[in-house]
Amino acid sequence: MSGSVLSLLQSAKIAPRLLQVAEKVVSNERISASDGNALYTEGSLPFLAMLAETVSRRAGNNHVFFNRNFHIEPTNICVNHCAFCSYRRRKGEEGCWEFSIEDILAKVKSYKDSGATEVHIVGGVHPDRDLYYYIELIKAVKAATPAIHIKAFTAVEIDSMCSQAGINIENGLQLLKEAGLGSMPGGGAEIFDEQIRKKICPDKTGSAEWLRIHRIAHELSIPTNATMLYGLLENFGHRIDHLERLRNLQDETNGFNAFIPLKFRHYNNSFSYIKETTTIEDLRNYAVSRIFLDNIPHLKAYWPMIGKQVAQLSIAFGVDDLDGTIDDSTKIYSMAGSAEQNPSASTDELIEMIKGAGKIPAERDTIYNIIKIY
Ligand code: V47
Ligand code: SF4
Repeated sequence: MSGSVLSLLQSAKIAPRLLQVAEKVVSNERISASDGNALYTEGSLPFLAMLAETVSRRAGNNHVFFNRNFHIEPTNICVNHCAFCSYRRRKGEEGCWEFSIEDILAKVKSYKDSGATEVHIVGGVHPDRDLYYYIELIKAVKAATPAIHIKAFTAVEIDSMCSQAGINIENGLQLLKEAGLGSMPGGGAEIFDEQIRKKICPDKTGSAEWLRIHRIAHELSIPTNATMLYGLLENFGHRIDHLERLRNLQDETNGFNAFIPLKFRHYNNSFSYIKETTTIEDLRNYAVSRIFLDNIPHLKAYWPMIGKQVAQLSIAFGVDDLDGTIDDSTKIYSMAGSAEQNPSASTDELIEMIKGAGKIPAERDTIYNIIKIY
């Protein structure tokens, strides 16, 4: 680090341990788990912002991305019992839904001429919809709107639909790809630590299996995202462990496009007694993620979960992607108490948010090809 920057940090009374981490970041050296822990426990907000901005500037052209997308949630009927979930219902319970392929096609067709480039399809783990059902669904969506990229199914859904059909993950993913699946979202990762996972989502696909499914997807050239649900029972060590497992897999496969931290929202679920994280904690978490994950190209602030104002602020903490227009098509976060009860953003609004944060808005497709710079 140059002497003048170092003396600036010293005069800001940055602790020597953090100066060591800053030296590594500035010289583009990978930080260790212990460095990551030091950032989480001791890094001040402006210090973390500065380091995260250094990493972002190095990685990109000062662009912040967004896309035009909508979600389809085929069902909220789910066999699992994640304690943080406000969304799942039992079959027949009030508030449950299960759309038919025809219902879904009607929705998808309504977006045909809307300019949307992506449909994001995720839902509950339905007890009797197997791989072959979902292959039919993907084929039908592809036939109706061939130009729209299909990003669909968490590793948890893939795990269940393949085992219901008695087919292994490799063959199942290959068939989905042939049907038109373009990429996979990052949900279901939650927190990889096995002890915490047992408490928050006891019957969900385990961490090793989640990672194995993403590895197989990458080997089949299906790009994926990764998430981390934070603000529940985990400590900073658990978060770093989560990030490190992702960083290790990415070293091997290079198949993750984006990392998306998901702030726990506590309305109407079994963990309602847990206070939600503060905005400061959310911003610190974005910055540490950006600094630690030196090999995952993009860091996404999913605004329907975090809110538009914090999403804009997060751009100063390493975020380079705001996800999309959404068009009020997802219920996962509104049912968990997000401030965005009917999430929808116009492209003008997203562009204004990005420009207001001093960055260049770049409209992208799902796999981060630039469609237009604004
Ligand atoms: O896996 C559920 C989370 C995820 C709550 O890949 C909750 O582009 C907070 O993964 N509080 C599904 N989080 C959503 C998801 C996602 C979202 C946006 C973009 C992408 C992408 C992926 O939602 C679940 C779970 O971790 N979740 N309930 C809750 N109460
Ligand atoms: Fe089911 Fe997903 Fe909710 Fe867990 S988070 S209960 S897998 S819908």
